[in-house]
Amino acid sequence: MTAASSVATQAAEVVVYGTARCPYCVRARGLLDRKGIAYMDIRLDAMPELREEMERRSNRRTVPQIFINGAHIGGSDELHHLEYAGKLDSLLGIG
Ligand SMILES: N[C@@H](CCC(=O)N[C@@H](CS)C(=O)NCC(=O)O)C(=O)O
Repeated sequence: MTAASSVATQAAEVVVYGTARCPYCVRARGLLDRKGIAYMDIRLDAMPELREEMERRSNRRTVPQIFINGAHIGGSDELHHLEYAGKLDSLLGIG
């Protein structure tokens, strides 16, 4: 297998609102990174003005909040539950 063919082809747009050090954010980004998923990494510690947008879109105040193709997935726990249930890859367009 060549390096190019081992890279997952990703159809989905993924957005993660989070902060640099929060453990749940690190865990969520880690899962996406391990799966080779590209995502828009919105760091609220660097861009606090976007926290209101996250809260409005998710109706939640904790970080991270994750969206796939504009649909709210939830936080790190929900992202991992989707993975363990075998449902994440199809949402990401790699299944
Ligand atoms: N179950 C949530 C927990 C998220 C969470 O507790 N995040 C912390 C930061 S690591 C937070 O936002 N704390 C602030 C608060 O609870 O208001 C998840 O899996 O994302």
